[in-house]
Amino acid sequence: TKSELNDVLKFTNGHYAKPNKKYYGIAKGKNVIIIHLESFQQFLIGQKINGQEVTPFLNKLYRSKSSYAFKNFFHQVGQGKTSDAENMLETSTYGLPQGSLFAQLGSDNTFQAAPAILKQRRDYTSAVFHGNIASFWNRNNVYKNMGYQYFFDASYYDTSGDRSLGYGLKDKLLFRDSVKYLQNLQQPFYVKYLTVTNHFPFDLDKEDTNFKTTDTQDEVVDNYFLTAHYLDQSVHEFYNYLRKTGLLKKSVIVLYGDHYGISDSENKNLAKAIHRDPDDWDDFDNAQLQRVPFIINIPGRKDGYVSSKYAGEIDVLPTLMHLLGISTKRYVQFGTDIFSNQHDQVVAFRNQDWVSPTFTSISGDIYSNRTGQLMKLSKRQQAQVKVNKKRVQTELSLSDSLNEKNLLRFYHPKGFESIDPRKYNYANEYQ
Ligand code: GP9
Ligand code: MN
Repeated sequence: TKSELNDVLKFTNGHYAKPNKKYYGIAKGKNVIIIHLESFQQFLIGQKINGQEVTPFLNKLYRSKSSYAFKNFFHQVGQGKTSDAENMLETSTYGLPQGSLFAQLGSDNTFQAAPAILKQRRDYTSAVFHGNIASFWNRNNVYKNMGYQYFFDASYYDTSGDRSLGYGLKDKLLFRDSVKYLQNLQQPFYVKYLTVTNHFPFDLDKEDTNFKTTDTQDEVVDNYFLTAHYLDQSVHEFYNYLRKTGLLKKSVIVLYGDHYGISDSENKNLAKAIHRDPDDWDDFDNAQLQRVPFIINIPGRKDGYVSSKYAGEIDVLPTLMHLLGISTKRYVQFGTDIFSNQHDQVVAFRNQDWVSPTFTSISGDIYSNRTGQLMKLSKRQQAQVKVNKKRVQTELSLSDSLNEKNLLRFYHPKGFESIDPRKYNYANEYQ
């Protein structure tokens, strides 16, 4: 109802972080290319195995003077995994406490999502490239409700024989074979590449790698480095194409990891491989491993850096919109612009755990980030923890209320034209 919507608006308006003038509009008018790095965790960045960098290209991009990279950026997905990450990036609202929002609500809900906003405010063309079938995670329906104009799913590529594996077309081929569609898109465009090869159980054909991986006896861990290395090469090849065609300097490229690849139960085996002590491993360490990369690459910029600000997937949309010079004030968004001086550094996990620059809260236990140990809190710290906890609970429950009751259908931000999903048809008519 209207009053439930008002509760949400009261929170999001009060939580709004105004843009930092220094960064507002620095990517104005540029194409936006989102590269979704499947199951890619932050610990891979800079990681060496047998003396070799696992992801040499992404490492370079991470440290480049044309990139703003974040080393304390966390995934915030629940059971909807990839689809939860997508939902947060496109809408700056959370996934659901159980199940996938895409699957459960995505066919009928009203979205005020990135593709629609960018189309209506700055005439962006939007498209998704993905080597799996369109119905996976209900994407074919959700994307229409989000206003995506094009969805180039598996039916647009040759996925026969050893061209695909696991969840679909191999990443190198996805980037290569999508070029013919990408280059026909009207600019500026907002496009998203959903990679799949670096996905559990991280299978890869022998001919696709010559990387010498670990020997932990845990196949999942050993394979993870192989597919991550392959993903790195895939992105590198795509960058070569972007550079050659001149698209690179006309674009902002956003790279992010959607969620963990190695689950908590395997982290002790992982610990050995990355030179950490498996016998000294606990819940705190598991939580710290939920960091994923977030890199905003704006070719031509020379003032890039690696930031230690704390943030999560919920914060990407307001951050990106402000870089494009589009105000976010009128929209319902739970995240805040990471460049803003008012950015909220308390990162909520979907199960109500949270991290801040000082504390990590797991099932109500408070750890010190500095020592990794459980803390005895001072009066002042107790008060701070209480504030953080309350904010996390409020934010998650208001996001759930918004989505579960489809409240955006009552909300009409200035100039927003509602989306008619029947306007879109993703079927490949050329096959
Ligand atoms: C499949 C891919 C995987 O299309 O996006 O989804 P996940 O299993 O990571 O949620
Ligand atoms: Mn995923």
